[in-house]
Amino acid sequence: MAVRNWLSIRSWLRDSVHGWITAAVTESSTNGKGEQLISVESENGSSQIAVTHKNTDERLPLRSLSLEQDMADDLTQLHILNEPNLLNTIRTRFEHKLIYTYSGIVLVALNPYADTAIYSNHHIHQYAKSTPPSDPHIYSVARAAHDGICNAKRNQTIIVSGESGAGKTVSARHIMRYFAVAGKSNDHTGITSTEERILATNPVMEAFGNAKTLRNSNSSRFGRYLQIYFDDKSSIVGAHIRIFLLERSRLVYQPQNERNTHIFYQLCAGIRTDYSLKRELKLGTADEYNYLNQGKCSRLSGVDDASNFVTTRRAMTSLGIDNNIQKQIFKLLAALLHLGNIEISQTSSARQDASVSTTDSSLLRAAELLGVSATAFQKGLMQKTIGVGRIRAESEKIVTSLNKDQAIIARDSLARLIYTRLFDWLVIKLNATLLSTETGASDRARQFVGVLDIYGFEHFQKNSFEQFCINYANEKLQQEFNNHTFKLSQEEYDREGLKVAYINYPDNQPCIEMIESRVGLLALLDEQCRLPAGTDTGLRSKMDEMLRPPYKKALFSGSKSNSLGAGAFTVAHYAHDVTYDVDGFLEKNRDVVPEEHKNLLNESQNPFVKEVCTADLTPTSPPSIVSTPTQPIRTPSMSVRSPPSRMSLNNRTSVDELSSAFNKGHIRSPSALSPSWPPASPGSPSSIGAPTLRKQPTLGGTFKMSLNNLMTTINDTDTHYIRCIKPASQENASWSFDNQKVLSQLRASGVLETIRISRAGYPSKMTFDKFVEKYEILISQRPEKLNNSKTTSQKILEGTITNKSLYAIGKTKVFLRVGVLAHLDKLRSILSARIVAIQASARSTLS
Ligand code: AOV
Ligand code: MG
Repeated sequence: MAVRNWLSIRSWLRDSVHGWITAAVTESSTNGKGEQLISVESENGSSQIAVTHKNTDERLPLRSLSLEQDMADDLTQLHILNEPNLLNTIRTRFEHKLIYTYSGIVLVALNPYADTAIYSNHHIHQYAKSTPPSDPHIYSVARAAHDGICNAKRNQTIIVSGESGAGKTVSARHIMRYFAVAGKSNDHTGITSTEERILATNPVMEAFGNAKTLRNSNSSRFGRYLQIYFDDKSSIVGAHIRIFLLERSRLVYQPQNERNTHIFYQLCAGIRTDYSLKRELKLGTADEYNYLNQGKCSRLSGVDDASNFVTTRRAMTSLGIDNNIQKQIFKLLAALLHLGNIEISQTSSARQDASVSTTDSSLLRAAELLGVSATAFQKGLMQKTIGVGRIRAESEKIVTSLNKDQAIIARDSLARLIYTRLFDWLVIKLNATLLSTETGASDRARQFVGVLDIYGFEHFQKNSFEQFCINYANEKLQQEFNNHTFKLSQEEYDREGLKVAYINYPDNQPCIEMIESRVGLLALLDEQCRLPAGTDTGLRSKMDEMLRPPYKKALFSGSKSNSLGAGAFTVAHYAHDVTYDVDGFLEKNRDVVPEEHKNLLNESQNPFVKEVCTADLTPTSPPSIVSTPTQPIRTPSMSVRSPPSRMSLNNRTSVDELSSAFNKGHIRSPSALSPSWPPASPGSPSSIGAPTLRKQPTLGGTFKMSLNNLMTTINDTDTHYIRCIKPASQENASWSFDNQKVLSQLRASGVLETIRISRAGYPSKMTFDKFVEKYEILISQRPEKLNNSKTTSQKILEGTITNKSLYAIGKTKVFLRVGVLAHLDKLRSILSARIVAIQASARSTLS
């Protein structure tokens, strides 16, 4: 290794605490082994490091310290592109209260955990103007998506990702507000009722689907893809919500310092002064209910549940859910709280059967609110029916008693079922109002902008089936991002005959295959669920046997040594290794609704309960809209291309029908709930203990299908990425920035890799025709005198860019390195201004 004189050079030094620190080299020498030894002075004092081939990355050059460079809008524009310089730029901007930074096609958004005055209507109008400010902002991204609709007439998706508490939901709200406000001519024009309704979905969905967790006091416990529809004049006509995997377990269990979904606390606090409703619901305070008090934080400082209840109710009203329906909803919620308080004990008989007193006040209240007979209810909670053989005949059913633990599980599963169905019902109601077929709004819909706000990657001390599904969803999104940014560019370079060094990108396809292939994790899980004697441990052994050989330890490992014992396995996800506790995987995946519960709800005398619990909840499909073929679109300081049309969707209706499957969750087939619970499919015995799921999709299976359908939708749109980062070292600390935390999130989100590829490749590209149309002004020769648009493009580039390595001519397009497009645009605007001036002076001379 060449000995370099590093004396007095300031450089970046890797640091275990801060990630990177700056240091001055004070001494440089060579030791006996030929290694170079340098002494450095940093904020940590003096130290000596030996620079070898292995650790050259420990110390990286510091680029010239000019504030202008440190504050660069786009990380891909930095002169020296290394990790500490990127981090420094993001940090310096953050210290100057600039939370957004571009990184090529990605907007990096840091959560300040503080109010910033950058989201006013005035700001929205600034960004929506014909020449928008090009600085990085969430509104720039929204504006780019809107341009894609107006100019390229293509559907758009804004994918918001990041870990829990990073700011995804807040970002999604800002995007929705942008669209609601931007179309209006000035600050004072009020938004219309359509837009108001779209915004009103936020308080409603968040009340029913968000909860306080350790990471985020308003954590989304479901995924959401909101499609905002525009007509041919690019005005909003309506919207459609698609939801993914509501976390069910929270309804009956919350870890320490976590809460159930907000609506329950809002209800208990909100009706305190509404005596008649309070009497009707027979509700006390939140901490009286098992389903609300386990986390021991039913009251939160700084959160006014009662006033949030008013907001939720107001939003429901504007979405067509009138007072009367609201009351029905609250009755159902109250029934769930009473249900959770039913005392289940055990008999002193040898069999220790479960026992519930017929005079239990919670039982009576729950039964009354659900419109079912208390005796039938009590029985239904303590018994299960087991089908014998494959032929379903009454004579072949055996009714057995449950023990106390089984009865509690059955009670909780009923509560989860009712809540999940209420959530699905609510989404259907909202969708009917958001894009009415009656007013013709849905016929006028031409394009949409989809906003995806899904739960962030989760990695806790104890991870279960829920975390597995959430992380699987994030793997799929990461893959979509990889495909978009890495794979497709590389494939396009090859197609266009460009010689660009192959860039190693982090492909997570093997991990996804391990999860969803025919012999993958989900298939093994389903297989175990089908076996009458299937168990969680059996699943673990099967995974050990099947997942190791092709996928190797690198992706899957059984964690026998883990504190969780034999029932754990580890998956090497793109963001982090996560160890999952296999306990409960089978039961959660089966998600079987016991026969007793179906019957009970079927017999309800309460029409609302009957509607919510037994009606067909197949979500309505959004309008079937397919994007026009891909067109290049420009966004501020970047050029975005959508994937080629191989992904174009032509069977949208059926896809959306399928995608609805997950939202039903517990529903076995689209017809399974209409108009009343039909018997299980022929040939499948109905029982809790040994369900046969041959014809019944499992939770994992339906989730996989809904994710794949989402990916099909997204792949038919132009995509925009917002990567939210949680920079604070301590929860919720304002304007706090922890280098290590930020670095690990930048790495996990693929931002660092995209920068590498942006620099190495050609981030801007344009077809010859488009290029000539836009830049022919830059050459003196008439284009028609040149042979074709390819030659013309070549001439334009030769005449304007001296460094030939800054561009490449492909078979159908020109490819430009970082910064070239901006340079051409600048030349073009200078020339245009000159021409205008010359024409003006010519006119004045003539007149
Ligand atoms: P998440 O959606 O990414 O987490 P949120 O969007 O709920 O995270 O953000 C968490 C909290 O951070 C918010 O309640 C705000 O207090 C704060 N915050 C986020 N973005 C901003 C911003 N731009 N300006 C100021 N404060 C902000 V999760 O849903 O848990 O994955 O499941
Ligand atoms: Mg969220």
